[in-house]
Amino acid sequence: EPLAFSNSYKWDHNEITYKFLDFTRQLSEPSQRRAIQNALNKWAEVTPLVFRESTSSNSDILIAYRRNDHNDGNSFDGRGGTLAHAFFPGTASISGDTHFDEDEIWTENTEKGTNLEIVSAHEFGHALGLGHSNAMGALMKPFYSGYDPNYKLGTDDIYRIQQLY
Ligand code: TQI
Ligand code: CA
Ligand code: ZN
Ligand code: ZN
Repeated sequence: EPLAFSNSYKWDHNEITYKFLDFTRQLSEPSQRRAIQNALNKWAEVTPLVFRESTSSNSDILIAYRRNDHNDGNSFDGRGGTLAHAFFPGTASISGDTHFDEDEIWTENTEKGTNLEIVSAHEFGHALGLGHSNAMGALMKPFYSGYDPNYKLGTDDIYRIQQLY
């Protein structure tokens, strides 16, 4: 299943389950849960979607930290470059799965490193079926503009996710 360009896939159910396969040792587990939940909430607030943490390996979104080649055809690249990636919705077992590059410096509440919550919110846009957007203020724009404590979905993100769900 390709990582990019398929913008016509969506989940056929509104209760989306997610499971943490592992955690990075760089941040506390509660911080990571909070970052992921906050990021998912951005999308839940504007759609009928409900996100539920699950321990089943059949969960829609499996969340993992990986480095370099990790056998999904999309290698990470050490510190810098690619920060994370997510697979579009679908029926393949990897669909929706969201991976973070363990070689990045993952942070919360600071300009330093890479903000886990903002990158997660962007990746979950992909995991829900959105491609990139060049619209002003879009979270799904194809570049990371750094830490913004007040980041939010752009009107284009909201319009496009509401077209899907
Ligand atoms: N990761 C790319 C991204 O999420 C991986 C990617 C490229 C991708 N094209 C894709 C994933 C299409 C799914 C579908 O865009 S990244 C940004 C942004 C990255 C980039 O690490 O380069 C953000 C991660 F948009 F700012 F460039 C998070 Cl916010
Ligand atoms: Ca990297
Ligand atoms: Zn991966
Ligand atoms: Zn992206």
